[in-house]
Amino acid sequence: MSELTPERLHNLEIRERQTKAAGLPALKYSLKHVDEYMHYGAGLQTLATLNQKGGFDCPGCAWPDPDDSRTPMAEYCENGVKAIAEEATKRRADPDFFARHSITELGDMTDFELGKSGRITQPMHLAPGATHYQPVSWQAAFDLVAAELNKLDSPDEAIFYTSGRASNEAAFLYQLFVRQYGTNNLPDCSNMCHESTGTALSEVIGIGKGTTTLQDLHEADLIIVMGQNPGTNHPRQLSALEKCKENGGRIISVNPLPETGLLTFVNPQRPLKVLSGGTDLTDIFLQVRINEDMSLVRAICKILWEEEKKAPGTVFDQEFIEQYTAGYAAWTKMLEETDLEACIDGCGVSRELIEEAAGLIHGSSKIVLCYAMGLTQHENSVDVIKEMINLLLLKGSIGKPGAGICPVRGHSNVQGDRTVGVWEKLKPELRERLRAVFNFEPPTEDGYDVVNSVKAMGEGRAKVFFALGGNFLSATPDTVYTAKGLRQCNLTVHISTKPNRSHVVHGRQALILPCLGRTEKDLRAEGEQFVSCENSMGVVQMSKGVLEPASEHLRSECAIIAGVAKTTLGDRTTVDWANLVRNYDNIRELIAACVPGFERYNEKVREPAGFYLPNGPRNRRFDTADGKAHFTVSPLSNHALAPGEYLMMTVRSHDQYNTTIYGMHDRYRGIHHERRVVMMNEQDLAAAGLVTGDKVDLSSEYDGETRYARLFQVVAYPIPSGNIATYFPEANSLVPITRTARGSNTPISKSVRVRLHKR
Ligand SMILES: Nc1nc2c(c(=O)[nH]1)N[C@H]1C(S)=C(S)[C@@H](COP(=O)(O)OP(=O)(O)OC[C@H]3O[C@@H](n4cnc5c(=O)[nH]c(N)nc54)[C@H](O)[C@@H]3O)O[C@H]1N2
Ligand SMILES: Nc1nc2c(c(=O)[nH]1)N[C@H]1C(S)=C(S)[C@@H](COP(=O)(O)OP(=O)(O)OC[C@H]3O[C@@H](n4cnc5c(=O)[nH]c(N)nc54)[C@H](O)[C@@H]3O)O[C@H]1N2
Ligand SMILES: [Mo]
Repeated sequence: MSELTPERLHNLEIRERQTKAAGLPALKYSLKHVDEYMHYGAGLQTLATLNQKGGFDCPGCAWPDPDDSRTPMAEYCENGVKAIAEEATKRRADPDFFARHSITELGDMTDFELGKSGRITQPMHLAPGATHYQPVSWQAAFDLVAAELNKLDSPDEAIFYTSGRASNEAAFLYQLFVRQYGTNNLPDCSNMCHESTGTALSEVIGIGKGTTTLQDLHEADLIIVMGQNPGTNHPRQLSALEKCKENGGRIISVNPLPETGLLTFVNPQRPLKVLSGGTDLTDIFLQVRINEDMSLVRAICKILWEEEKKAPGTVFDQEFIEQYTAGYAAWTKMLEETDLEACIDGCGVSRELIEEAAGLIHGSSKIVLCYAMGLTQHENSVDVIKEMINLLLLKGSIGKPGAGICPVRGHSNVQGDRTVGVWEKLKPELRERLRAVFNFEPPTEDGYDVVNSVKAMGEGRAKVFFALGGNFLSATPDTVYTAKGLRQCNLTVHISTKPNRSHVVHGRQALILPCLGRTEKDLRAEGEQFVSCENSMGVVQMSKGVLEPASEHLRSECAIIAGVAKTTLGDRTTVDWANLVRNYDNIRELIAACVPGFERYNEKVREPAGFYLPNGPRNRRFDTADGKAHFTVSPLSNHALAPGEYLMMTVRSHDQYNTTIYGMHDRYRGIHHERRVVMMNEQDLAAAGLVTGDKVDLSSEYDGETRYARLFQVVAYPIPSGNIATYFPEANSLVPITRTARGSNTPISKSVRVRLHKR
């Protein structure tokens, strides 16, 4: 067990929570990071081209860049800088490093230590029974992958995972290879992230993506930010929220935690604001209980409905409802029968605040709803998101300027990977195009998503695991079970930039194939190449690295995929893989031929600000069966907790990128030097006879099986009673693989029933 999550404590220190995000401290911390980890000079050079037209796309998050003017120094944010410093680090995990540390020793390192070992410089191979990874040539690595893949009884015994940093070009090549090889087993990080969004929005508005542009946020009367911590995870979003406020808009935030950036933001781009202390962003903070957003929104809708009945047409946008929606009658019938008191009790927010929020919504006609993982990782997430759409539909707040739904994506190209075909479900239109353009028969059966991949490995049905980026072991739920599955594989392969735990918990043999990062120059036969990415708002832009590669042996993701494909498929392929990666224009031509919206891709992607993909709901075209947007009726959440049980969410600290730990501080929340903590309501602590700093183990019990995460420290924190928060990935071993969101199969990382045991 220790090799999964080394359980040792540091010196937990609790400081005052910060009330303001960004500003000078953020600048100071990010420069400190650059100084510590990057080569002198490289730091400034990279920052200057970050998110500039013609520069590279920040690997930090999927928040869009302004279409028009960009700030002269860079659209800059603290955590974007950390993401870059992490990639452009001067440290190297070279063959010497792997010779010095056995697998057991690497397993004893924390995620923080593993990540800080630096960039991987050469392909590395772990032979059967070996204690150390050893360097291997690229061709020998490809040969091994090909041999293992080609000896499986069925292509469905192989799994091909994608993390959302892969470019459109790499992702398209990858899915093409996998489908020519013969399977749809293409799980991706989206399965754990915004899958619930894709499922819900496709069903009710006919597209699995958001409908807003950045301009809509600037123009909104009201922005509701739910289940999202932008101060840490999408810091540049705060500039958009600030613009909305300056234009007279208002902001409601809905969160079990009073997250720092949402309260006050000091824009580092604007020195005068820094001096004056910043902008108060949130007008109304609704401290909802975990997974009770549905009862909160239901209460608001009930209040609005009562007003609407008194004076029809004064609250709801009846014209929009009449012309563009279906399901209104059933929905209002449900509201008639709704018990307002029960909803108010359920969500844990006071009636006064709920009425105040309802009043603000009543008075606004242009509403934007932003959300992220706080809504998507629960058993009823698909319903919760549909409920949010109900709220927008009643106000006609979709498909007009200043309004719409804004699911804020995580990885910088997670949305694009899906657009170009990385999905365990092959859409009929794409199957048709692949067949026509490449003259082969793509597999018809749905493949495994993440959860089904873990189960397939656990049950011995899958034998080769291949990953294009990411850290599957640490990102997935049920860490111990996932580890068992990976260990049962014949071969585990990772295209990676840096060492992580998935390299250490391996199959009978393992390979690490080191790739170029977003920041690095990519020189191919026909010159320096660029790639492209789609941001959270459906804009596709080019990204071109500026730094010299971390090692001469690195290859681009596209080149590695082409090498694996050519070697594995041999004569069976209808694709000239080598030619495609001479010049990525060749790949983009093929994307243009297969994916709607990419016509004239090579031309449009060279426009400085990129191009928007088609989005029906933006023009009130809803691609559902009846062409309407749908009101839906869903049951409220129901977490009947037994005495001694808490509902746990797993969240990100200010010092991490998913499973990559930048540092041991959660500065905004005032939690320092330690990540194995449980944030807990003060009264709950007292009732449990605990004080801050006490050590506990956690357990979760589902369907008769108990899972553990050991050695945590409790910390008093302003969180609703009955709720606790821990950090991802330390608490992932508690998330049961057997419980997922209905409809999207997303793990329930934000609502796990747990118990605490004092040590
Ligand atoms: N610096 C940095 N940037 C990142 C990432 C990173 O790790 N580091 N990760 C990237 C990725 S892949 C993603 S998906 C995004 C994640 O971005 P977020 O979704 O902001 O990330 P989380 O830390 O999971 O935060 C979830 C938020 O939802 C709240 N929450 C939890 N449960 C509920 C609930 O039931 N209801 C409501 N209303 N709120 C709830 C939590 O208190 C927290 O504020 O960020 C991306 N950007
Ligand atoms: N309990 C819990 N679990 C969660 C979540 C949660 O909130 N709670 N969040 C979920 C979410 S939203 C997501 S998106 C997933 C994230 O799951 P993943 O995407 O699988 O995880 P990451 O930590 O982002 O992956 C980091 C690794 O990617 C590699 N890498 C970095 N840059 C590159 C690159 O340019 N190319 C390649 N090939 N590799 C690169 C590095 O080796 C690094 O170690 O985790 C999910 N898991
Ligand atoms: Mo994510």
